[in-house]
Amino acid sequence: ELAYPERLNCAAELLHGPPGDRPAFRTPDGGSWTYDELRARVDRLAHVLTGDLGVVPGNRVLLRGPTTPWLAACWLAVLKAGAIAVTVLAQQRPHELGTVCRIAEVRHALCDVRTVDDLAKAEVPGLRITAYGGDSPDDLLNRPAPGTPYEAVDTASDDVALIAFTSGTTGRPKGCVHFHRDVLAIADTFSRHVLRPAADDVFAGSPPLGFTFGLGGLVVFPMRAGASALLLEQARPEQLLAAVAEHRVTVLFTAPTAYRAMLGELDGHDIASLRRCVSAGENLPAATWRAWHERTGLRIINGIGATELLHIFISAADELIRPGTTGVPVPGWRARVQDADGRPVPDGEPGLLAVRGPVGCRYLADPRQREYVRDGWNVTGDTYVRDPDGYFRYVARADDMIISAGYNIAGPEVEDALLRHPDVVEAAVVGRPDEARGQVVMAYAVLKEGARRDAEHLRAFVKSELAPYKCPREIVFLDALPRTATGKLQRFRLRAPAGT
Ligand code: 3SK
Repeated sequence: ELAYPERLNCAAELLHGPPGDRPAFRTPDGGSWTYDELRARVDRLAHVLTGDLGVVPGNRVLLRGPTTPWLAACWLAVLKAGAIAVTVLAQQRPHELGTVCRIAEVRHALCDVRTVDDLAKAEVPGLRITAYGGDSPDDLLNRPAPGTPYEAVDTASDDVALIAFTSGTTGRPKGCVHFHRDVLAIADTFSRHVLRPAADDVFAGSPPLGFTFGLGGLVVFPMRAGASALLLEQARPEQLLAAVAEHRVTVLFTAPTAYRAMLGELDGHDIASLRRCVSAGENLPAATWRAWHERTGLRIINGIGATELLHIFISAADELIRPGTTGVPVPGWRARVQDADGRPVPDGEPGLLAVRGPVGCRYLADPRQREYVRDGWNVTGDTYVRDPDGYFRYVARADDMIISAGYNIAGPEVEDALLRHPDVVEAAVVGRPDEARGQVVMAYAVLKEGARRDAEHLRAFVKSELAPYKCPREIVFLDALPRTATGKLQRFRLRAPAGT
């Protein structure tokens, strides 16, 4: 049981612990902020927010920008001032930003000067946008402010700290409300028990801070451990590898596709500093886990998380890792597999994953709340099997099961088979409506550069790996798979008729 005091400001809590001379954030150009510098900058920002900008506790403040120490400092300052951080991705377009601002009733925005135009184009009535990182005297960082410490607003542990948006993979955004205590809870469950970080760890990764996978992995977890994070604005696979080598990164957060892509780029990079590799955001195919282990000797920590629940709730580390499974409930969390009526199904049978723990789903004014939370269990929308030994095995997103001529086929199982072929870099498998069979299996594949696009050869390969009824009827080759801004595969786009 996690117990937090009734009065709790999570930003103050994260900031107050570590020794002042230790590095908090690093940048790829060799820049570094110590914890003392971070504290002073956060306090300055909080003074400006609550002074010049008129932000008061409970105000919702949108934060937008590439992954930089200043974005992290703004997030901490907003929370320290008792306001609510509304996080979005730097890639989101004006229309999407407008929707988020309307749903969350955002009144203030702090925006990296390089991404301010799209926000201005969203034309949100009454929104006060303040840029940071520019030369103007109006710039957030150039405004005069007292150099004195800022006393954190005395928030309750269940005051709202953060509204994180998820569009899922289907595009309709939902705001997920999280409390001050939730922010600490993700560090005190997944990070503490699975990552077990030390003060000399250096975290890095690709998920942006507008995605709670990145916010946890690159800000909350390192700070809770007094460790440091290398914040990368550009985090494509080859840049991740270069950063790991140059900055001696020890804990890496990224998605399964990036691990797969890095495999092709490993030569010439010294990644011996890596101690922990975390994969989440999507299911990690066993083929990717094995290939990474074979090449690097490192055992990827798989995990399932959700914006609704802030971070990872099923995972495993070290000798407890079993490739092909997600793991076991993280200490503090419970998980089960249930049917559509909420009744637990026996071990070994597929059903809906349901979890409960220190963080719960609270959608902001959205009737989908009733679908997600049933009888106190958060029903994530994933189909899982619980093995008799208590390990949870991903089957598919609940709507990714393909039913063909009476057979249930899990798209990810066929994807995993495709990925075992040395030429396949990415694969997606969906069901296409078919009069005779109900659905047929369709596969989309991205091949290594220069590989021959031979669908028949690949189909034969899948048939040698899986029962023939699971073999794709057709394989289409693409240059890239459609993904959300957080990297999740948008299967609905592949299911839709061409041109939509
Ligand atoms: O959405 C996800 O997949 C996720 C994974 C890990 C941590 C947090 C999130 C939101």
